[in-house]
This record gives sequence, structure tokens and C-alpha cells, in this order.
Amino acid sequence: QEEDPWWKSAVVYQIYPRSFADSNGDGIGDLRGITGRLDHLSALGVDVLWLSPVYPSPQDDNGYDISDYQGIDPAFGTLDDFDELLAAVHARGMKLVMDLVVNHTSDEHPWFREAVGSPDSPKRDWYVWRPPRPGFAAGEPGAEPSNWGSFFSGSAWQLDEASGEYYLHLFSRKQPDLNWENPQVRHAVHAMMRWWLRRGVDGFRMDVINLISKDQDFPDGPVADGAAHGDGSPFYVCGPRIHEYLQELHREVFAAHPERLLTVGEMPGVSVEEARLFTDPARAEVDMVFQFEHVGLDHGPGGKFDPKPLRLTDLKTSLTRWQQGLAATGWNSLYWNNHDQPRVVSRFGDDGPAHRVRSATALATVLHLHRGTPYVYQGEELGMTNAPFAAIDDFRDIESLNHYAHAVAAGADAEQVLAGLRAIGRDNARTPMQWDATAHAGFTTGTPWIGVNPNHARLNAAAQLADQDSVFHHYRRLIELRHTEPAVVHGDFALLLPEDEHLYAFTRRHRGTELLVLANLSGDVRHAALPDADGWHRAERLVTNYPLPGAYLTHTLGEPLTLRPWESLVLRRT
Ligand code: TEU
Ligand code: CA
Repeated sequence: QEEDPWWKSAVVYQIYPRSFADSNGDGIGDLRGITGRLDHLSALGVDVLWLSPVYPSPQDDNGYDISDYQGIDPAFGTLDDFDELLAAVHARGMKLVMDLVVNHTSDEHPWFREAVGSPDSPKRDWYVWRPPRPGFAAGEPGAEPSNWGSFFSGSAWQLDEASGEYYLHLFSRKQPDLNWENPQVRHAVHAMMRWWLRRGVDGFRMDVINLISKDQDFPDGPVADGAAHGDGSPFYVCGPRIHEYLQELHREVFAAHPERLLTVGEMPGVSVEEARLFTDPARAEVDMVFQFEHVGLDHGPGGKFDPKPLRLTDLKTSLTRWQQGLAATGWNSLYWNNHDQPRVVSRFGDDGPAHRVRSATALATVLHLHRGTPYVYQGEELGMTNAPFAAIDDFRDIESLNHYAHAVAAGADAEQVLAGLRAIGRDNARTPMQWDATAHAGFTTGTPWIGVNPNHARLNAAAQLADQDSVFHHYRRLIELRHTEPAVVHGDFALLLPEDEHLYAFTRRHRGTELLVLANLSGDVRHAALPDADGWHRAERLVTNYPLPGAYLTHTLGEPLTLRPWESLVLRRT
């Protein structure tokens, strides 16, 4: 039997290079900027860094549109800068994971250029081409080969005038989908991945990897009330050949590599049942997946930009299903934030001055005490908040800009559309990292590519390192606890108080150790009527977010536990 892989007790930190640290004053974060800030990451104690894409790219989708898989975008530096960063990361005992974006390339990738420029070349079939719908002339409204909408508004098909055929792009027009049916495409991807592994990287975060296999009939999808396009997801989410492709990739790339890697597949729309198949070690596909259920619970009837308040019971039900579904087979990844999600303290917590620190730390406690591999997104460890975007000109993200243009053109109220972008838009996660209280938060000496959050004057890394009660030190303690207490890594998971709309409570049991995690996710005092409150009377307090006297929980026997606003506790008994 294989020993437990190292990533089961690891914590991963995601860097969005464009917004992390700028070393040369051009307003864009870069690789040398990251190398210069490794002290911060060592102090936090994370094991792995995941870099969002740094490859050459027209930056239509901030690097998720790649025009050369084996290089570094000059905006981020050079391959030498990369090697230097990798060596520095390894010298500190950390690992580095690359973002792998192979559902699509940039339309400026030489492969696509050749596919468009020479329709007879073998490269044509590296992408997905279809003629107009029968009975329609190319370019006519409704002539698209299927009714699928793109993730970034509009149709998922773009006409190539010269040939009269359409190409598929699930994301922007500048992100044509690769045709994974073609074995040459798969071999090119495998070769490219081996090249990065030879360079020394420790694994891959695989962008929308469950979308690479499409139903080759490209059937129309269901059309929601008032929607301009159909939903093609039934025909490309975990499509017909997805497991075959991942098993092949595992065989050709991961299994052939001497070191144990970390592989995580980003998988919108994945179900627990599918995730169990993807992460079953016996099937040899990927180590873990990013699922999307819990970050969709506040999407309203009008979609993601029409958010509604989260019901805590929905969150608990969802995460508990994932804990149980991947308990015996497979493994979970755990995340609140990444570069596509609004800041969790603003979304599920309370980012006002009274509760920001405690709600950020309570949410962190809940996440990090689940079973799985936690991911921390840059700035989350500071409790960074959503940004006060005043007008549409303040946004940079293609998804937000396209949504605004389409919605307003279709007659939506501009202020209402802006409100949705402010709440859920991806740029909330992309404002520069707040290092200190100086101009531009110490991110750059130049003009930042997107506005710095004005709250950096009081919310920044320098201030938090100096304050033991800060969000930063709380994250550091949670990470340390995972490294030292096996019950955090291996313990079973049992939800308590499932009906409670304010308290998040669960236990983790491993051999003779039991942990109790209790969090009040509300701004009022709450009483936790735990079935076994007295049994925790003499329990040891491991990580708390209110200073309490003594090493043991203060609690009156026979009484429920009382939790103050946004209070969280991790207790241990043996
Ligand atoms: O995201 C895939 C994805 O499905 C969404 O989270 C996406 O961000 C969008 O908001 C859906 O409404 C991945 C990357 O993480 C994202 O940054 C890229 O834009 C996208 O793939 C395309 O590569
Ligand atoms: Ca720079």
C-alpha cells in the first residue's frame, strides 16, 4: 500500500502574478516581484505555491489565453527569472505548481494562426470547426452550429469569414477551444507538460479540465427564460471521453515522472459522484478537483451576477455532502477564494470595521478544519475585502466588461448591473496585494494596472505581521495546526447542529483524538446546544479568535456553550 501522498497534509497558496508584487515599476506584478516576497510565504508556513498563468499571452483573459506554452510573458519576466524563482521556492522547502490551460489556446497561438490561415493544414483540426446550421448562410443570425452561449456572454461560436466555418470558444473569442479528439493535440500537450516537469515544477492546476471532451454532435442546449443563448454544459461538462483523456495524461506525464506531483483539476459543474471517479487513486486521473457547488449557493435566479444572500444551512449541507462523498475514496480540495471569486470576508463574512477580523478568521477556521487540501488565495490571509469600484471604467475583467455591455444593450439598468459586478465580479480578487500603508500599498512604484483598494492604509501585511491577533497570524496558526495535528489531516468528519442558521459545528475524530470546531457565523451572541457540551468542559483550546484566559475552555457545566459575534474555536480532547 502506498504511503499517504505529501499533499494530504499540505496547504497551497495561490499567486495571481499580475497583482502580487511589481519589481520594475511598470504597474504589473512579475516573477522577480514574487521572488522578493517569499519571506511572507515562509512566515505563513504554506507548502506549495500555485502560479496563475505567466506564459506569453495577449492578456485578453489575464493570461488564461496562452500564445506560447513554453515561455514567459515579457510582462512577467524571462525563463531565467522563472528558474530563479523556482530555485528560491525549493530552497525554502516549498513546491511550485503551474497553471495548465489546455481547454483552449489564444487565437494568437501559432497553432490557431495556422489553422485559420491554412485551412488545409493539419493544424485546422486542432480546433473545433463546424459549418453553419443547415438552411442558414454563414453569418446570418441563428446560423451558429449550436445555440451554446459562452461563459463570457454571447455565442460560443465565432465565424471565420474566409472559410465560412465557425470555431468554438467556450470562453472569449480570443480563446478558441482545442480539439482533444485529435491525438496530435493530446501528444503536444503531454510533451509540453513533460518539458515543465523537466524544468523542475511540482505539479499542475488544470484549468477547466473537465470541459475538454465535447459531445461531437454539438446538440442545442436548454434555453432559460429570457436567455439569449442555450446552455451547452450538458454536452461538455465531464463529456464522453473525459476519463479516457485524463487517464492517458496520467500515464503519459504524471506516472512517468519520478517525483510524486500535485495535480488538481478545476471542474465547473462537477458532481460529487464524478469527483469520486476523478480522484480515486486506483483510477489514476487527478489527485483532487476544484468543485463549484459552494461558490454557486448565492447565485440568484438571474445567474451569478444576480446574487442572493447565502443560507448557512445550504453551505453546510453542500460541504458536508462533499466531505462524506469523498471520505472513503478520493480527496477534497478546500477553498473560499481564488482569482475568479469575490473576497470571502465580504461575501460570507462582514467586512465592516467591527467584524472584519473575526469574520475572516472564523471563516478560515471552518474551511481549514475540514478534511482535504486547503487553498489560500493571495490576500485572503490578510482578510482583504472586495473593492469599492465606482464605475464601469474601474473594472478590467473581460467577463465583467462583456456582461455589462450585453446586459445594458439588452435593456438592463446600468446601476443594477454594476451592483452585481461589485458583489460577485472577479476583479474583487484582482486588486493589488496590500503589502504596507505606503502609496499603492507597496505593490508598485508605478501606476498599478487596476486600482489599489484604499483600505490598504490600515489593512496590509506589514501591520498584520506585527499583530499577533491579526488575520495573518490566525491563518499561520491554522496551517501550523494542520502540520502538527494528524486529526486535521486524517480525522473523519461529522456535522453537528445541521439545522442551525448561524453556527457551524463539527467534529473530526482520528484514533484517540477528537476535535470540535465551533464557529458563530453571525454578528450576534449565540448559544450552541451541543449534544455533549459537558464532555468538552476540560478540552484544550487550539485556535481561537477571541483572547480567552487559560488553556482550557471556560464553560459552566450543564449550560450550552456561548459564542460571541463571529467567535470561532477549535477544541481537542483525547
Ligand atoms: O475559470 C473557469 C470558470 O468556469 C469560471 O470560474 C470562470 O471564471 C467564470 O467566472 C465563469 O462565470 C477558469 C479560470 O480560473 C478563469 O480565470 C478563466 O477565465 C477561465 O477558466 C478560462 O480559462
Ligand atoms: Ca512589473
